[in-house]
Amino acid sequence: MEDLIIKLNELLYSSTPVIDSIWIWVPAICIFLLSVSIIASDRLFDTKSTSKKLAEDPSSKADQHEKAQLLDKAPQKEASPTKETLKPTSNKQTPDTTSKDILVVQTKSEVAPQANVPSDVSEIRALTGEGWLQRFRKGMSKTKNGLTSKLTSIITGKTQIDEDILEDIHETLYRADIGTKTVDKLVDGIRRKIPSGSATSAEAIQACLKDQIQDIFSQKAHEAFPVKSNEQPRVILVVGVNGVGKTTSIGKLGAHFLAEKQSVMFCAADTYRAAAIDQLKVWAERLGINIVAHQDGADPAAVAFDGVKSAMAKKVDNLIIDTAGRLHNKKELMDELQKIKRVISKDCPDAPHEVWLVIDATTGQNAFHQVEAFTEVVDLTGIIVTKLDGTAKGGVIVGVVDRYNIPVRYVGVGEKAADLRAFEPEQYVSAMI
Ligand SMILES: Nc1nc2c(ncn2[C@@H]2O[C@H](COP(=O)(O)OP(=O)(O)O)[C@@H](O)[C@H]2O)c(=O)[nH]1
Ligand SMILES: [Mg+2]
Repeated sequence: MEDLIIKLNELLYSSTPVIDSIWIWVPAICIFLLSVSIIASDRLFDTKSTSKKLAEDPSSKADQHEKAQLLDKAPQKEASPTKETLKPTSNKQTPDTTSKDILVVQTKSEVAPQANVPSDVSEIRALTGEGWLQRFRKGMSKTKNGLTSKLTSIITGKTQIDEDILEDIHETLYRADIGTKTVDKLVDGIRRKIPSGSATSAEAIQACLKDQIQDIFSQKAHEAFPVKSNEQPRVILVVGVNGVGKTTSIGKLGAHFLAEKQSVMFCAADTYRAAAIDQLKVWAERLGINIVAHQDGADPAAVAFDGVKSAMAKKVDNLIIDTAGRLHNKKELMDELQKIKRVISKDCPDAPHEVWLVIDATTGQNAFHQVEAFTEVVDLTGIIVTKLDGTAKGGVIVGVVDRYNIPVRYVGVGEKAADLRAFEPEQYVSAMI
């Protein structure tokens, strides 16, 4: 017993430092735990208020992806499991539009009307008729200089018209890519109006050509494209071979429709390369336009189908569908277009309301083959001619309209949205010769 008491004494003596240190550590741990719990409760409150805000905000409801990002949750699925309907983070749509998303913007734009208008749209709105004409003339200057300087040099030093002169005129017009048949017709016209042996000048020949070209445009289908449509959505399918400027033109068209206070949705049905989808997404973000897109490699018809469904649900004025132009062979390309057409008419029987072929003015005579190839599978309702600024062969429009009687809807003279404009035959003729 005595031994036990001695051992206990020893143990108590040896653990005294431990007991002492407990008096320092216990309060320290308590203070630490208390501060951790205060920080944690603050964070919890913050998250709750963000969730509440998102749930109450109708604009956020329309954008499940943005909401999912903020809450770090998987997005709520829509009609198609693979579909990705993107809405830019800051909505910059113009007011007076009809879709649900855009109604919310109207409230925002009442506060700061200018702040919500994308710069591409305000640039288009600010461009007056005269401003555009200058831009267009500048774009067409290579064609005009080529034609007028050549015609002048053909006539210089000659007082009477003869077959040699007519032959030179034929070659000059042919080089401007007007197309053989149309050039034959134009030269015959000069022959009739200024008979061989009569006095002539470069101005007289130019005036004669202008009249005839104007005539071609007035005889063919050339009513201006109705900006306002009764269809909702008006589905515009944009086709053309690789690199002609389809995606860029779609972006520009989006800006033009917004400038006219119409709502727009894009559909990225060129799924051949991820870059093509991204290119359209960049335009959509820039303009504050909704876009329906799948992953690259997806079935383009499925994307187009989802695009139409979404555009119908949101009642947008215009749905513009981008398509691929780089398939391995013509048959594959055309089969795909036919499938897209078939599929989109399921839900919207009259769709596509417009099928626009984009042709690149720098490709010259090839443009005629492209019109022929595409008219075999789709009923083209219009043509967009791009890159008129990069060529002296801007005469391609005359040949296309004369041969195929398909209206030219828009012309492009540069890469900016304001470089695209509705085609005006008179402006074109005066900028060309
Ligand atoms: N200079 C000029 N370049 C253009 C015009 N339209 C498109 N481009 C350019 O042409 C290239 C191909 O355009 P893209 O839209 O990708 O062609 P897509 O393959 O048919 O979709 C891009 O570098 C565009 O910026 C235009 O009117 N003028
Ligand atoms: Mg493209």
